[in-house]
Amino acid sequence: MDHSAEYTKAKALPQLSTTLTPDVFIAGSGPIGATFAAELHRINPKLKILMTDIGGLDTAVPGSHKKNSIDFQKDIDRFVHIIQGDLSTVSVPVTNVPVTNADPEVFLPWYEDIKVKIGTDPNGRASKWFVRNNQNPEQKPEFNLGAEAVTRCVGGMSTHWTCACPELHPELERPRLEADDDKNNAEWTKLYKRAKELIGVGDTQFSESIRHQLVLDTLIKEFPAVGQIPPREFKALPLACERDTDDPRYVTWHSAHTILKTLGAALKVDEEEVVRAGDFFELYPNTRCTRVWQLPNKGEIDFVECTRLRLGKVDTNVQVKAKVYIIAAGAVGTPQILANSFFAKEQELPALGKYITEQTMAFCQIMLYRDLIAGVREKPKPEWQKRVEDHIRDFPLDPIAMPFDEPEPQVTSPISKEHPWHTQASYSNQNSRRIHRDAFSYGKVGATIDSRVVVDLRFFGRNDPVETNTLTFSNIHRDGYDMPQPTFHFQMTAHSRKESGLMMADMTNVATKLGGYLPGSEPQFLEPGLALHLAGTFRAFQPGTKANPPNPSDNAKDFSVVNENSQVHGFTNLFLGGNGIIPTAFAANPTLTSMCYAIRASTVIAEKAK
Ligand code: FAD
Ligand code: G3F
Repeated sequence: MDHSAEYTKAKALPQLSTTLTPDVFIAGSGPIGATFAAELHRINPKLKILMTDIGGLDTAVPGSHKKNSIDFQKDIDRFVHIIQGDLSTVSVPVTNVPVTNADPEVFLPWYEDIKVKIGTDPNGRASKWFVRNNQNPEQKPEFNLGAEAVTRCVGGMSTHWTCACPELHPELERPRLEADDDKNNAEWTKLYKRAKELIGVGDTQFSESIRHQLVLDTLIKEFPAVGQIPPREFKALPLACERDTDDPRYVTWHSAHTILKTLGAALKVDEEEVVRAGDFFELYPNTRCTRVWQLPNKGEIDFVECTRLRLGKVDTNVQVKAKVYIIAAGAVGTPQILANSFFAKEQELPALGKYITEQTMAFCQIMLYRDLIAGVREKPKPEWQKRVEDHIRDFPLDPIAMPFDEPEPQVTSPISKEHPWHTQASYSNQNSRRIHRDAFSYGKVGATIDSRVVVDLRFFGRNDPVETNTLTFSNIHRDGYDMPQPTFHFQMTAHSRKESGLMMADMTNVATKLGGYLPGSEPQFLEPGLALHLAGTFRAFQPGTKANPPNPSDNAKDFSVVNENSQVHGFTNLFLGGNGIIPTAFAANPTLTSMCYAIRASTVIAEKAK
């Protein structure tokens, strides 16, 4: 496609007169943007890196985890409100249910002569009326990922994530980076090791906890070997956090900040909230990466157009001219920036927003059986003995012989051929909107339930990547940040539906080994999108496979957006990062794997940017 017309238009834009010239530009300050920055700096400390984020600086320490605040260390139940407040849903279908009990004399468009129409007016403008309250007239409710959401702030979703960092299963989930099996395995081993170092993953932070051991021991005992079949694996969930050595009651949860700390220079914030490390790293908050501009017909990005949304009285446009451009603005934000740029989509990025995946989530909360709780008092394990005795001495009227601040369980049963889903048994109340609304806040049960006996079970199921599952961006409607409105079209395949049924049956089986359901939190599938593990929106090519899923075409561009080094097909200096890159059906939490892609790409980028 000839892009000269748009290019000339952009060059003429007077607002783009401010020009910044780093070596590398990164859009997005979430854990993946941070990984690129950290790795590039490690490889070549001389590189000048400029990062922008559309969101503000929410935390005094840039990009740190909000759960580290003492309020939530003391009362984890309150954190659910932080998560809900930070997440903005991606696509809300329009509802035309009128408010029938409103005062009959107030303005209700449904009853007026002017008909409310979806589409454009004679001047080609979209009806803003429909887009009020963030609604999307193009979204069909039945094909929506209704709970899919984004977080806009420095640090992205890692300012409130759960920190679960499992590796993807080599055969059941993991994408391919090398055609040769041995090379592929060696590459993933190396990348996972580095990713874990960067974000600080461990699996012993909760191992002392009585609640953790109670759940883990019970599940191990309940799922023994049967004949030739080995016992089912239950183990500690790998987590990106550390238990404080000075005061082991508290945990420091890791985030984008943990990664940025490896830059090795203090992050300083000026009065415009620009964050700097040494003279090599700058991060502009409240700064939208609006679009990338390519040199006409060269397969090369010339500059990015950014807009500082909170500087001065009007938005200030900035031109960033770098050697390499990285877009790591989340699984929705990254393709959104590309959709807002002047690509000839069908020729240049035909797979953008196709083959998307999101995990199906089954959830319940149980209250531990009385004999398990009684066992803590009556037959404590030797390592619990002192804590149990001290607690009984200090709180003789407490019916539960366990310290009030005993850490929650953090247990997983990893995906396997027999159980092809990812599981987490923990306590965080994140998915339990109902526990707050019904059971605890309003219901009589609330006051008598002690959170020490409650365990959340969350099972995550795979969804097959199919071409017809898409994330598209409107040519007409804009979102609240003046970017093209995203729309989902998502339907599970028959195979994935069947697998999710088996997953639900398995969750109820596991639940019954531990306890009875908490009223209001009985087994349920959660609204599609709630896993917040949207992937495949800018999927990577897998060397050595024709395609995944099978595709009759041999052209990598038709079923992937980037190559195995995260480089956009056909472009020399444009790279993408984030969960959108993962091309396979997977059940585990994705962040660690997306970091691996970013780490691998950084070697190639550092070479191009020097
Ligand atoms: P994000 O963290 O989404 O960051 C993208 C950044 O880009 C944002 O800061 C955004 O403001 C910015 N941006 C967007 N558009 C633009 C633009 N146009 N210009 C400039 N900047 C832009 N994952 C796990 O692996 N394990 C877990 O346990 C886990 N728990 C989670 C719990 C919760 C409650 C939530 C919400 C998510 C959880 N996740 C978990 C998902 C995890 O947080 C994401 O996988 C991870 O944050 C993705 O990193 P990212 O950097 O690609 O994207
Ligand atoms: C997910 O994104 C996380 O990966 C889980 F660990 C978490 O429990 C869930 O969100 C909560 O919604």
